[in-house]
Amino acid sequence: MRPCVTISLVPEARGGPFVFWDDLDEALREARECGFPAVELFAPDASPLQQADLKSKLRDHDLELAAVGTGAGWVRHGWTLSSPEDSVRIQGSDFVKSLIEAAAPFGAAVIIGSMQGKSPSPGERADALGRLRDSVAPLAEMAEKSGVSLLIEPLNRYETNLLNTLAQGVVFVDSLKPSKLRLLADLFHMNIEETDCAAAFRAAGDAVGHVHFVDSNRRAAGFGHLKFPPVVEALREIGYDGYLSAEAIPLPSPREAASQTMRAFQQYVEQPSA
Ligand code: LER
Ligand code: MN
Repeated sequence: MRPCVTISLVPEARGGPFVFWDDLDEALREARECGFPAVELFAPDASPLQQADLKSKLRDHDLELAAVGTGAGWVRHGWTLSSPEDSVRIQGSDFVKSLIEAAAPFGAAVIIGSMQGKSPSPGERADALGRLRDSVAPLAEMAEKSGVSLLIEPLNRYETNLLNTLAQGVVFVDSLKPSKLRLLADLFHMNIEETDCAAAFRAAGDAVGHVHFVDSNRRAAGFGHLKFPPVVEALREIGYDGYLSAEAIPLPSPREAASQTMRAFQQYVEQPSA
């Protein structure tokens, strides 16, 4: 497992759970200074990934691009992949496609979180899930052809009524087999929705492809009341060897949230018995 830290370049997402903000160069420098080997980018669109110098900037800071979020399609344009409106779903799918294409040269994963949307009413959930599946199937196929890992993220009940738990995520992922769609397990959402986070990881097994490493209150790991040792033990048991990415509120400051994440990573992952 490797630590990772989030950077948002989306002004409309201000107040959201991202550690570093706005200034990519400064964020890369600070991420490296704190000891992170990788960053996760929340981008307004594909343009920051298409900048000719992003690869060299990452190389200069010895950083990998672990993953790219697609939530700006929702935050900035109101697009989702489950909307009853064809034109909204098509624009949402085109937006995710553009990010898959842009992420491919970096070997970065692409995340579908809030772009899953919600069902207009509980009675329409099955139809909304069907539309989500129909939208994600070609995206998963495209991702696979591009060598990109596509991730779908269960969210808590205040953000969606489609996929809330890892178990629901596994059913969704299994329904799209043989595609290699996998789950993004966000500990903040899991703390609200799961009965037992460690058990949920054990049950999801190799469907877990990425983890948002964050505490119960969405602050950096260790700044809330989540019990990390059983979670890390379960991740080890299922053989998870991906990123633990800090998608956390930048309190008391971005730098402190980043440093605290590294301290928690050392405490719970690197030296759990110390
Ligand atoms: C995105 O990763 C996420 O967790 C959602 O809550 C959207 O903010
Ligand atoms: Mn998340």
